[in-house]
Amino acid sequence: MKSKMRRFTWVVVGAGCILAVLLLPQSCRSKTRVQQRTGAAESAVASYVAPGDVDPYYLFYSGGHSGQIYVGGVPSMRHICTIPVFSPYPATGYGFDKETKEMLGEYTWGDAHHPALSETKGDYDGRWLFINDNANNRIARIELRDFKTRQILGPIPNVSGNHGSTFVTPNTEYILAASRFSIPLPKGTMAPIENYASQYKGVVAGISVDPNTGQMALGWEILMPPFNYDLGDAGKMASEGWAFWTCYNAERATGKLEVTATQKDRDYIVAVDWKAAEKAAKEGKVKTIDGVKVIDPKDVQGVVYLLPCSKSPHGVDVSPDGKYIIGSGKLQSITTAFNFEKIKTAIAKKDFSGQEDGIPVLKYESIKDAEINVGLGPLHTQFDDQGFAYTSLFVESAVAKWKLGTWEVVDKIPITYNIGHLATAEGDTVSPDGKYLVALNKLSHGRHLTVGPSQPECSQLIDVSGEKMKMLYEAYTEPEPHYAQIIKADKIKAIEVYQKADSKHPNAIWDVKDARVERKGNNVNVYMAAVRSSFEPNKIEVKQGDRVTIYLTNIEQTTDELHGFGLNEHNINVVVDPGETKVIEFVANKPGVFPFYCTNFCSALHQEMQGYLLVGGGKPGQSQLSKAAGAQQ
Ligand code: K7E
Ligand code: CUA
Repeated sequence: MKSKMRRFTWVVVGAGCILAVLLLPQSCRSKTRVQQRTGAAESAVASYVAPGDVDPYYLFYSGGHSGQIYVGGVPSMRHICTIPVFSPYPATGYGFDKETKEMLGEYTWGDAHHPALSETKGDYDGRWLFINDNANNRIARIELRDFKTRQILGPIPNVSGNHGSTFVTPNTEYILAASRFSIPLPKGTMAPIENYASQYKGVVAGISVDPNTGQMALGWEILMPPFNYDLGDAGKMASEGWAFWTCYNAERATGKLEVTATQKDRDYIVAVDWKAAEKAAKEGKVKTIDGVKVIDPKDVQGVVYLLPCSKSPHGVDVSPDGKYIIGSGKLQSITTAFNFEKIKTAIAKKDFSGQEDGIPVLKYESIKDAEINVGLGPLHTQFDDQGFAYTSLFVESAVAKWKLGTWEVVDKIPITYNIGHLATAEGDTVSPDGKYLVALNKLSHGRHLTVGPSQPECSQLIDVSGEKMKMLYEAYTEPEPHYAQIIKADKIKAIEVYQKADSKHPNAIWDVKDARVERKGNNVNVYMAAVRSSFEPNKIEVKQGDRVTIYLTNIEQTTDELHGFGLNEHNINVVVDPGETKVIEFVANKPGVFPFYCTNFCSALHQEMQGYLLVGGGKPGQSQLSKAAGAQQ
């Protein structure tokens, strides 16, 4: 979204923001800085978490094209850890051991946009965290028991550009997925771009989740017109059983979309009765496309509808009571509150204005409750516990606070530059906490110590407990947060060590006496223990070409006693937590003696924690640099 929005900044802002700047920002921005300074002490106290104390909330930021998730505390905004998801991360050994390497498969990056905490009865339950990969059409599940990525599902068949994901239904029955970029289906089909409007297809989907294990599997998909499906949210309370996605390019255009896809006044919000979709899939009213049950709305009525909304919408957000569906056109200064009751009535009365590929289109006037004058470039909306909504204004660089039901804008706060998403405490649940709002900003424009051209991303912590929003704190992170969710800290019960009694790894060893090297043909299996401050065995002798498998168990049961295993000149670094077993596989194709050592500081004698891999049978003097030097002579 960022690059798109950046372009949007310079193009639309060329017109829109000049206006905005004329209207207020100049004075407003300088005023903000002054206000920040005068209220500094108060704000500092409000975000202060004393050394040794912990924050009452976790903040899970998506890491965008870094492929990771960043974890922070609120209100301190301290970065606590990084959870590697779609990209290798040597700090935790992620992507180097057998299990995580296999999970990453052929991709070493992802574009992670929307973290979604699992829910029970519409409330975060602290069990899992899901996140989408917009680039490679995958969804990952992180266990909050140990903050580790445990499953990556995908690439999901037929889904192309999985951006409108991973919003969850109120009991985590389904995770939403959708195609941002329509393509010919099934994947692998070629069709000329000139035939886009007829041969390309969009998909919206529900990925099923096992309620006990969190294991994700393909659920149902719905064949959609070739629009661009952007963002989603699940219905809750009054609208439970429904799912919503925005889409742009109702024009079915190709080429320069900023021109070709903004011709019509309205795009759509897709409304899916997912219980009906589930039923249709169960009853076999589907086509199988690339192994997935796909519902074609031309054949099955009553599953999907289109709600016209302002053109080029981005976010769609369901109010905590589920009664209102909030959607905004990025090019406008209003956001629309659709009334779910009215949507149901219109569907019952077949109050349609037409159809698109067999999908009934409802009438805007029949289903909207209000157009709220929030300000320029509304993107996303979050909620608090007092019946207020907060909409991010990208063009205006502000957050508007407005009241659900009376539709009155009651406050506005300027944000540094170009806010994208925003997150309130427990803001996507049926019972938000209010208190804090984090603005996730697209540009930081030198508000920080200079770090060269690639500047950090900025987020701002805002106090939303009072009538007026108050700016408290500013924090920076690596590229690039899109969305974030904030959960009460006490909902997450993370373990501190893997208990030996729970270890089910068939090749774990728990006593240094069991450490050994076994050869079977060309396969060498090493059963290794790591414990302060040595590896057992600390010598592995193999022949060039042998396939080596190391089962490395950290037999410590003490909190925070991690060990690492780095092997010189082999691109291998694995980290084992206390009580954890990891499998390291490689072919010993280089002859010579290679030290391995503990990479994770563990004790006073951490430096002594080392050993040797001895690879016999090859020719010495084959190093790359000497070869290159030889070539030059
Ligand atoms: Cu607005 Cu991908 Cu949700 Cu970027 S997205 S901001
Ligand atoms: Cu073990 Cu450092």
